[in-house]
Amino acid sequence: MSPAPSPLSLDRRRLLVGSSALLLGGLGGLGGARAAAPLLTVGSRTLEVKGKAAKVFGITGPNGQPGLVAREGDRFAGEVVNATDGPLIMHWHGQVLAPYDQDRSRPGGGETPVGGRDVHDFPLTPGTHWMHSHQMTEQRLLAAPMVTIEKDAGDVQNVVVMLHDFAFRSPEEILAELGGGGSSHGAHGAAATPVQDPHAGHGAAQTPVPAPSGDHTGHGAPAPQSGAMSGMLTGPMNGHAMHGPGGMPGMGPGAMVGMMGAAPHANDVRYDAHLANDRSLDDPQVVQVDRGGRVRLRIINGATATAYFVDTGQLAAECVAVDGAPYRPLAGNRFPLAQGQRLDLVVTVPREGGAFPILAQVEADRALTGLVLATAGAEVKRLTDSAKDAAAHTDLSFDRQLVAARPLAARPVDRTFHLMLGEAPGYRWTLNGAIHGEHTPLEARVGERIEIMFMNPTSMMHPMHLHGHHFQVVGTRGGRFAGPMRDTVIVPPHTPVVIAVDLDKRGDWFLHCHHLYHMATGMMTELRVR
Ligand SMILES: [Cu+2]
Repeated sequence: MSPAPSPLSLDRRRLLVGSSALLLGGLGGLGGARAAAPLLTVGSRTLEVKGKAAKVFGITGPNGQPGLVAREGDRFAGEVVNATDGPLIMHWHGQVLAPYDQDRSRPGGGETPVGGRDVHDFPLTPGTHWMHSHQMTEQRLLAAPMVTIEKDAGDVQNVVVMLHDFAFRSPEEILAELGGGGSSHGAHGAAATPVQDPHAGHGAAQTPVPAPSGDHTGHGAPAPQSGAMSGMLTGPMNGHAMHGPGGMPGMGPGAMVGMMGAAPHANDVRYDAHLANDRSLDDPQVVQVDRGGRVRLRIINGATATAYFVDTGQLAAECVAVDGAPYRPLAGNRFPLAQGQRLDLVVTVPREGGAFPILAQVEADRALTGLVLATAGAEVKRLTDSAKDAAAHTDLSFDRQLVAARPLAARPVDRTFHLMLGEAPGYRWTLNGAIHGEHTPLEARVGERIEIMFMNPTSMMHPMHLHGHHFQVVGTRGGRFAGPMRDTVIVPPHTPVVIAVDLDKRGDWFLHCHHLYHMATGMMTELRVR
């Protein structure tokens, strides 16, 4: 293998010399009278995985590259064309500046019909973000980077890495294997249907909303808490603590089993390959880098049912952002990355050069994927796609070390929600005991600071994602802390996690597990901000 320019990496020279032309051609097309090329075309393509052809989706910009790489200050302006053979629901994951009606993955957002064109125009949110369908097609790689390079990113070579879990089987077959999709509760889990049902869930009963607590100050000084929430963070994680005063909604039989302490498990879907930029580790992408150069890896976990540990091997890394939000640099060489999350790592290539694999290992498993950073002329050795030992389960220990560069301001909490993650027989995943469609939305008002406490008596980790917002992770077992700003948080088994959100936008925002098959079979609700 010899180093070749990467389709997804944007090297420094191209960025400095060619970016204005690329961005003018790619992003400026909306206002003019002449017909501009689509901003993005969602279509299909054929990929070779382990020597076998696979028909997958692709999202392509006018420059022929997957997704979008822009610079801070650019707008997402132009048409997105649905050139697939089915209706499309796109989600701009992490684009907190997108107007409410320019993301179809909202309750009632509808679908872009086959051949349809959606017009968009909004300022891009700086940082490493991504785009994907909010449908089962996400399993077939209907996902791409949506990266906006920050003004202060400095003199680095940006290398975008998109991770995927890949199966030759269809998502419908996978769902059937899992035992989902056939419940009496209708279409929500049905594989062929869009994951979201625009008509679902309206007119449901009001959620009882706990009274405003107002007795603590958000991130600034994690204060001792009183009451149920505090007890759950600091007390022993057994059934008694989980019950809390007043009991918790949604405690189904599955939840009780979880609380008895069933061993954590992961990877309920069996995959044929794990991909980094469309390639498995037996034929990895080799990205040419400079001796002594600084590389910013912008890693996106676009997998549907797999969390990874990213391992930079010989290269010491500094984590500078997660989910597109900047961090005080944190040194390390192994970092957890759940579905939907992003990780920005800066590494420095040694002056003597060489080849440096950047690996992603499946949590609780030996499977590996990744790519290789190599200087000119370096020998790239064959890599094995299986590690010697199984990885650990992902947890929040990494988040607990992150210090946000721009945390939420200290202020009282106006409203607190408890959200019980649950599992019901027949591969149905629930929130507060209900599948999506039978859910009771969380209701809050614009301008409020809310906190949501996730409680997870199930034996699986759930990466919980809130649309349209960045939140701050402010508590888990062991107490409160001023954690990272994120849009997707790991909620480990048998572990409470508290997030704080400032509600600055009206709308009905999906809140769901980013494990595609959990979401498809029910693990989704909405936060109504009025
Ligand atoms: Cu889940």
